[in-house]
Amino acid sequence: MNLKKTAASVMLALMAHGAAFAAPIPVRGIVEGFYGTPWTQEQRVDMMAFCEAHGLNAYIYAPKDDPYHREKWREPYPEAQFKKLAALIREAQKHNVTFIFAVSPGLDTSYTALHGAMDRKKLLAKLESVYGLGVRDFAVFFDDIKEKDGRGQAELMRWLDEHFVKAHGDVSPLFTVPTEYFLPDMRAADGKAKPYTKDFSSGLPKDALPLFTGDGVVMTGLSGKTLDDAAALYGRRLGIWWNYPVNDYMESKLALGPVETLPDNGIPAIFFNPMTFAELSKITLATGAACALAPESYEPQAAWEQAIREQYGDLAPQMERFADQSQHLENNWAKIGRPDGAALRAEMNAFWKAWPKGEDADLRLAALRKKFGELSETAKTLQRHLPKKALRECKPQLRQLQRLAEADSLALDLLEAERAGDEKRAKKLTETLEKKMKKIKEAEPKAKISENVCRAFIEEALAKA
Ligand code: LOG
Repeated sequence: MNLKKTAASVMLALMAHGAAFAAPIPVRGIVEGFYGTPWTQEQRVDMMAFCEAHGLNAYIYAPKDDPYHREKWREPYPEAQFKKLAALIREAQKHNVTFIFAVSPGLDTSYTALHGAMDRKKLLAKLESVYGLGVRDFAVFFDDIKEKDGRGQAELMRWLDEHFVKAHGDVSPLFTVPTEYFLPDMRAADGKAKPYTKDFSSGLPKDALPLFTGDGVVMTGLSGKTLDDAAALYGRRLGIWWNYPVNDYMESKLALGPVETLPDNGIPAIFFNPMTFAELSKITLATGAACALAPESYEPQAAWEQAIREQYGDLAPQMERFADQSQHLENNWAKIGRPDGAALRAEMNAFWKAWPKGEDADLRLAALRKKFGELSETAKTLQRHLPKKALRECKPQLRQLQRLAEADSLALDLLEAERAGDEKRAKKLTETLEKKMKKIKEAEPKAKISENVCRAFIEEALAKA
C-alpha cells in the first residue's frame, strides 16, 4: 500500500477528535462514485484539504458521469482534462491523500479473443497514462453493469496484476467492486456464493481488495456478521463502499445526518460516497472520518454536532436544526439515515394524544407553535447568512422548510379555530392551508425535507379538520 499518512498525523487527528487510543480503519476516504454532475476541480481541490484535516487518507476518482471513467473508458483523457487530473493528483500528494484512479470498463469490454486482447491493451494504456502522473493506486470497478462474467472479470484483474501492478513493482494491489456488490446479492438461497461471486472471488488476484456496500445498495446499518459473511465468501476481508451521504437516486433530498455506527471487526478500508453537493456533503463526511478513525468510541450525535460547529460557526444552531430535518433517505430500494426531526415528531405524537381536550393540550400546542416559529426563523436566517458555497446547494430545501413551518403554524391556528367552534375562521384557514399545500407539492420534486414530520403534520391537521 502506498498510503502515506504518517502515524504522527493520524495521532494528531485522533486527538483532535478526542480519541487518543484507537485503532483506525487503515484506509479511510471518499469515493467520488456517484451518478450526476461530477465535482468541479475547485471542489475536489478543496476536498483534499478537508480530507487531510479530518484524517481521511484516500480519495477514489470514479465519477460515473465522467465519460472517460466509464462510457468512453477506452479513450485517453483530452489534454485539458488530463492537465486538471495532474493538478489534482499533485494536490492530493500535497495533503497526504492517496489518489486512487478508477476505471469502469464493464459496460462493453470484451474478455476473450481478439477483442479481449485489444481491450486489455486499452485499459493498460489508460492506467499507464495516470501512472505517468505519479499515481500508484488503482481500481477497476464492475458495479451497475448487465453482464455478469465473473470469470472474465477476474481474468482481466489477474492480467492487470501481472502486466501492470507486478510489472511496475511499485503499484499497490488493485481495488475493485464486483457486479454483485452487496451481501444478499452475492448469495443464493442456500447461503452459498452465487455463480458470479464464486467465479469472481476465486479468480481475483490474492491481494486485490474488493469493496462492497453491506446489506443493500443503500441500507442503514452494517453488522459485524455481514462483514464476516462477505469475508467468508471472498476468502479475504472486504473493504466498504458506503452509500451515504450520496443522494444521486433522490437529489431533491439532502443527506445531512451522521454516518451511523459501523462495526469494528477488522475493516481494511472504507470509502464514503458523497453527494454531488460537495459543500453539504462535508457534515456527513466529517462524521464518517471520525467513525473511521475510532470506530469503537464513535458517537454519531456527538460527531454530528461537532462537524456542524466546526463548519458553520455562529450559524451552527440553525444549521443543526435544518440538518436534523434532512437525514433520512428512503424509496422502494433505499433506506438510510436517522429519522428526520425525531424529537419534533415525538412532540407531535404527544400533541395528537392530548388534542383537543387532554389536560396538557394547550401546553403542547404552545410548544409546537414555538418549534414551528423557530424552524421558519431558522430557514430565513440560513437563506440570509449562509456562505454562498453552501447556500447554492440547499436554497430550494430551505425555502421548502420555511413553507412547511409556516403551514404548520397555520395548521395550529386551524385546530384552535375548530376547537373553539369558529367555523367561519376554520373554513378560511382550511382554504389558505390548501393553497399553501399546493405550493409545497409543486416545489417537492426539487426540494424534499422533513416528509414525515413538518410535511406530515399539515396533512394530519387537515385530516382532523
Ligand atoms: C452505484 C453508485 C451509486 C449508488 C447510489 C455502488 C457500488 N454503485 O446502485 O455509483 O452512487 O448506487 O445510487 C450504485 O454503489 N448502484
